[in-house]
Amino acid sequence: MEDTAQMKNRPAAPDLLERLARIVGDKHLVTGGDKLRPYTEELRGRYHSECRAVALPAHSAQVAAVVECCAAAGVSIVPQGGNTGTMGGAVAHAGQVILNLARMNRVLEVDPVNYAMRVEAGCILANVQAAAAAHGRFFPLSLGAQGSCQIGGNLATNAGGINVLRYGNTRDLVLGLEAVLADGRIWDGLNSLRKNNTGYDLKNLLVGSEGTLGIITAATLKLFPAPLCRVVALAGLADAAAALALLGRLRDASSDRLSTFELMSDIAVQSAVKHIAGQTDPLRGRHRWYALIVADSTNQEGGDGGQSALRGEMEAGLARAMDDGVLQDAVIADSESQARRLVLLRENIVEAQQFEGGSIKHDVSVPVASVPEFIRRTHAAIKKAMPHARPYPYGHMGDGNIHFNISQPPDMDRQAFLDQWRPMNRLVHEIAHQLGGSFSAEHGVGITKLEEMKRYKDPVSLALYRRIKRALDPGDVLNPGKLNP
Ligand code: S2G
Ligand code: ZN
Repeated sequence: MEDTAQMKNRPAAPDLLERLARIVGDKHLVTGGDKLRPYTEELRGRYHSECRAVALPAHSAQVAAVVECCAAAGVSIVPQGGNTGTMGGAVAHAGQVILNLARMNRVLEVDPVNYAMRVEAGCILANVQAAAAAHGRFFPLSLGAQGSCQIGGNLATNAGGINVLRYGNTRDLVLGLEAVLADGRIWDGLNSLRKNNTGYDLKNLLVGSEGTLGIITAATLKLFPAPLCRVVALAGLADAAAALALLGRLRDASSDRLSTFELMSDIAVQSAVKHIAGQTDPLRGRHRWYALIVADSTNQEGGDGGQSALRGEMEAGLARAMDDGVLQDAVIADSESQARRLVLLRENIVEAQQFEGGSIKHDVSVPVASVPEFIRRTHAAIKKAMPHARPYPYGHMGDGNIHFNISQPPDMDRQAFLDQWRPMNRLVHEIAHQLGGSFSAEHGVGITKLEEMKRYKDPVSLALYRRIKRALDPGDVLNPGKLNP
């Protein structure tokens, strides 16, 4: 296969675009102008794509035809969903074709008795959630970009979000997949069986492969009973060790019905209060740390869908933690609107970062019990390396995934600060590695973390990845240069 430089300069096969237009239809082949922007602009503005064209197929057979056509022309493909990824996994160069799944957005079937649903890959996550709810079921994947990310992209990156503590990552929520392979064949693994021990788990090979082994075109997803009630609380804490203690106490107190346990630093909460309209300080006083806790239940007891029973358990757990000095303050939402406001605080701290200047991002995970030590070491190391840097940590403490982001020092030029992205990443990733953690918990690798793959992945894993890639995509047609260093 030609290298990227050769491919960039190669003139498009004379009739490639014509053939692609014949496959997807003229109006579903975008070749220039402002119409390209939704596909070539990247969420954080760190990358800018170019491409020969963006093809928007209507169904799997068209995806297969586009892949065959590009492979025959020696042109590689960048599969793309909602383009909400942050690691450059859907970034393309001028010689490539972007294949976007947006048109393939149907909910194909909801099977409440089987607790399963089949959807096309381009289905927006919020629409998947709504379709499940319309049938009295719950699809628990929930994350900030759910209004625009597509389930195919969630699967390709094994997305996490705020309910991993109870329901797992996207990998744990899928029963079957359909995908188009690099040679244009369609692999149909869409069954909804809970048990099927007949060979390698191809589904799990494709989940998290970031479009480098196959283009996911449909999925059979796991559904759960719709929670009848939920209890949302916010706690004020002195440190991350107290948050860790509270997590264990509330898992016990709630009969392990926590779905969410998010940790937020005071700088993040105060930033949301300062910059986000309508965001008030959630507790009476300031605290160094806050925890957003959500428990949910399908238990019918008590006549009010179990609300008072679950609330009683959470209240008792929080009261004991207060008595034992584990937490400094706490509030339990008294209404759904108050509950939504507490949950919204977690989303607002993400948005508020942009008003604090440049932000160097991290997406690391460590064993849950090591979160306090990770936070202690990382804070000290950042302040030593860049005394005026403003650590802005928050994240999914329940599953050990902390976004230890760093906001620009007030007295530092923005670009000079962002130029420190890699050295600061190295510093944070090194600490995560020392604690047995991962440099990418939920956002994937893309192109942003190829260096980390070289540095931290063991040689045997890397050798196996390369062998699997060669076996499934010998022509390097699918998303070349991503995920594998
Ligand atoms: C979160 C969202 C992505 C970001 O809020 O949990 O995964 O901007 C992040 O860090
Ligand atoms: Zn996250």
